Amino acid sequence: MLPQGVPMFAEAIVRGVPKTLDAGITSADLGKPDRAKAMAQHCQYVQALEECGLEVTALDADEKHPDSVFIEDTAVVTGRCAILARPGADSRRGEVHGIEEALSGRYENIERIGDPGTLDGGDVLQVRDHFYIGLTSRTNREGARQLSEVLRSYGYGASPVETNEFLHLKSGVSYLGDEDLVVAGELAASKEFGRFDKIIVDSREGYFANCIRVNDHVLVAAGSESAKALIAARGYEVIELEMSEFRKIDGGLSCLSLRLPGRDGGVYRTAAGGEP
Ligand code: CIR
Repeated sequence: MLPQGVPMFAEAIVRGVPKTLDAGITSADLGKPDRAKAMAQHCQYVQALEECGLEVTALDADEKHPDSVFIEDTAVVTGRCAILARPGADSRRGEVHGIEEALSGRYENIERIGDPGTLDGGDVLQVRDHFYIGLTSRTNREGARQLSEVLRSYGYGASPVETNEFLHLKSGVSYLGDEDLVVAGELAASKEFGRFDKIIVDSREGYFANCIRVNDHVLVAAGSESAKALIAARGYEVIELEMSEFRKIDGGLSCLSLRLPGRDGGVYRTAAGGEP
């Protein structure tokens, strides 16, 4: 029996790959992404989400924002409310406008992070009804404070996690279900995650700690046999996806989609439906 404890997802929102992709922010020294290859990889990603049972909505590419394919950073979506992020990188702040419209048709309650707070969705890890918020170069203390306050007002828990090593919190940690957490680097020793059954990814392969549990499967980036084997050994059905072009601009698997639980009567309402 597969480990439980994560919400079942019913739908996902992705955003097209812009022609400007090669101007995305990066710290990697892997060359420029090839848009045609990136589009093929994005297509396979969408197909994998569909295989996992999700209805996928694809928003048009946002040419003004080279990093906009990384839609996860623009919002935090829960079973009770959505929170529009305020990305920490100036060049990404405008990405949020396009997402607001997509979420407003789905959510009764849309909240937002305000100046001087900054917050990227990639810094927010949900474990059942608790949210870990990474303090990074993109998410500041004020952004984390605002998000915590909003989440608490909807009955969730929230706590900050310091990280210096990763771009985003979820670059180095993923929650799979039960107490299973995939971690790398400094996050393997973080006291915040002390109670979990950790799957520790070799620090030289830290990129592969970013994976996503989607219903009966775990989607992982292709390229680490050891990370894949460790996850499969816990009983998960693994789907490998080529991420080479997104990796060139620091993008991981999780950031290519917003994954949403099932809606209660058409919209997400304050009273949680379907959350464990
Ligand atoms: C950035 O630096 O913002 C993008 N090039 C990559 C964002 C990846 N997002 C994520 O890990 N959540």
